[in-house]
Amino acid sequence: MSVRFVTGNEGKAREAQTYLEGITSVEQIEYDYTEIQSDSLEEIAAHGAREAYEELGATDPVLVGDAGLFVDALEGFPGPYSAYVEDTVGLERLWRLVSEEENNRAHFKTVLAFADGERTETFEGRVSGTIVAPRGEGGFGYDPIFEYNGQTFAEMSTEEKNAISHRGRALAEFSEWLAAQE
Ligand code: ITT
Ligand code: NA
Repeated sequence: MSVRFVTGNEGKAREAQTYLEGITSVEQIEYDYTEIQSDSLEEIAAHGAREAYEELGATDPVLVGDAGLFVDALEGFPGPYSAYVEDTVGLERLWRLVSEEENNRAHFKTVLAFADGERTETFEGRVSGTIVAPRGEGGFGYDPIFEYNGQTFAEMSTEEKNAISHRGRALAEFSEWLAAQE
């Protein structure tokens, strides 16, 4: 068995493989699943995983990840709309909006959904931090405005970030569950 990880990002597939070493192999697969409109990453990812499993041919299980940045003072915005907001509003303006609030806390959350035709299981990972003025050149997305322990994610090396990130935590949950199956 191999797990088909639906992502446009080769780096994510490689990261998943390191967490699943000795449990299963990971195959990157590109598939544009329907992102249903929902404020729940679980619902979006689970729907995407079931659809991908059916459309791609019911063979190996499928894993779909959905992530977002949730700002406390903005009621969790941009949350599931993070990719869209990054492309439209942009992080500089999101930072300015949050800087007017007293509470600058936020978290990243990743949900991984696994579907094998019989069941759909979801796994969550989060990391909490604060929204700050953009700093750093690394990472992607909202990394320059997300500070954790005095450093923005964009100031960390990939290894440093992966060791604490929401995605790593969700992958760790998933690999623990998968290892315990039969
Ligand atoms: P896939 O092909 O892997 O599905 P995606 O673009 O849908 O990629 P995600 O669901 O992982 O990406 O994340 C949605 C958005 O949330 C992404 O476009 C970023 O804006 C933001 N985001 C997610 N994880 C992030 C991280 O670790 N650092 C910064 N921004 C992140
Ligand atoms: Na995604």
